[in-house]
Amino acid sequence: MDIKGQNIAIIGGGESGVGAALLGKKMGANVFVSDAGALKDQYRKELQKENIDFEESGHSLDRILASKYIIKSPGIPAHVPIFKELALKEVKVLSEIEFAAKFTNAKKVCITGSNGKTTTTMLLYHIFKSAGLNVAFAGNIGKSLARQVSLYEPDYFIIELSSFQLDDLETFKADISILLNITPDHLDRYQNDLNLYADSKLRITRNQTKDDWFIFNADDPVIKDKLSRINLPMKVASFSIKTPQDIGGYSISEQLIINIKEQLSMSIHDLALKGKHNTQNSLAAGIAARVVEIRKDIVRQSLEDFVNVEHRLEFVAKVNGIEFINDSKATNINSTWFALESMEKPTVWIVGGVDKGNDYNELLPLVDEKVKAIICLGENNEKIKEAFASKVETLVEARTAVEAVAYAYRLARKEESVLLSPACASFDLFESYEDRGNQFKHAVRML
Ligand code: UMA
Ligand code: ADP
Repeated sequence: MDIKGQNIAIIGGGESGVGAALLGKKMGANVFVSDAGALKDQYRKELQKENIDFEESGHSLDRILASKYIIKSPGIPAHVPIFKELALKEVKVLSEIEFAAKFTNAKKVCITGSNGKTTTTMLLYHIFKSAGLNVAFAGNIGKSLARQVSLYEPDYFIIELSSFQLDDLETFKADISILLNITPDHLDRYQNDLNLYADSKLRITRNQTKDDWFIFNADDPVIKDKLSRINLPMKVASFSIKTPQDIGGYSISEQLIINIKEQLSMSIHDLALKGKHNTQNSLAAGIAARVVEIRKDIVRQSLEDFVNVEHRLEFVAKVNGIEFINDSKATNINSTWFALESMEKPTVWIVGGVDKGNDYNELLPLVDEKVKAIICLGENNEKIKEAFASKVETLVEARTAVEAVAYAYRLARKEESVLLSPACASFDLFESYEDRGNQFKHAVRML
């Protein structure tokens, strides 16, 4: 794609839009960024520094229409007025990922799923780096693909893709695609229809050919159902924590086995990442690494010495024998299910925030088995109280991380655990899940 001297307009001036602007400028285009709201300071400064033209508080249709290419940020739904108007005029809109992919020759390893994307992306990046490969990461993880393409020329890109990003893809093709799981999330964007959301996740296989690989979770009923209805041309590998898989990997009897070309085996106790969900992530990453023929000893060593990303089942501290764990990134039921499942001691559970349509019943058996007290940390805790008040000895409500940690410290005994795994978004009481996790960790360290 040659954009030298061409006008390009970019809709949305966040991480994707600014990344696309930097890449567009590097490729010699005349770039214009248009944002319906106010830009974040860091992004405004970046555009100013690069002398890139932009507007805030609205989209000027005429100026946008005068462009040869229009590039869309993933978080903006296709039904907002600006895209409706552009569709009426039959203007071609390109997503930021699709645009960025046109300027790199790197092989693309793409990861999606409802949960585990960031962990698996970083784990794969770690394995590829440990193998001495020239690799970069990008995408939903927080660094837009366009920004990374403007900065690096790696042989491999490890790309985290959200359903929003997948929805906008047309010609993009992954060399290796990974589908971790499909459980309810973001259903507000998919007419409350899990089927539509699942279709979006399956788009990670779009355009793949017989030379490419697709790695998927064989234990996931939604994925299995979808795959039973389609014919896939590419090479396929699956992973399971229940049954052996011929091509792919599995974990049974506390062993992890990867069968790609040769067999790699190791004890799950040697994995850096604990919990069944993380065994799935380790399998997915291990399979992808073997597909590109990274040596078995390097894969094994990297699965052992990976340091997990913050806010995901992160050990914070032991205070008077009480273990505090920060899983602030658990913003839906499925991720919290795996967190509770991995708890080995009686647990004081901190839960709550902005509920995206949770069905708490799924957690009842684990709460019965593992949870001794619940601390609600949200503005509106009615659903949580209704689901669990009769199931635990104590249920209290807190409005700040400090208050929640103080309650937890009072309620937990030596050799017990305190788990922050909210199953909800954070925007009622905190700025973000990172802010919630950081405030929690700070409060623990102040004990
Ligand atoms: N905007 C408009 N017009 C509109 C609506 C919004 O101009 O009609 C503007 C907003 O004012 C804002 C910009 O668009 O300035 C935001 O664009 P965006 O929502 O696409 O966000 P980005 O900053 O570009 O970040 C996106 C991802 N965010 C979303 O998809 C919501 C980031 O994932 C990702 O890291 C980044 O691209 C780089 O790939 C974040 C996320 O929350 C972490 N993702 C969701 C998730 O993980 O659950 C999907
Ligand atoms: P994502 O990027 O998809 O949001 P993360 O790796 O950031 O995923 O993890 C988000 C939450 O989900 C964390 O609470 C984490 O412990 C949990 N989690 C990680 N991997 C999985 C998985 N494979 N299945 C379910 N939950 C998971």
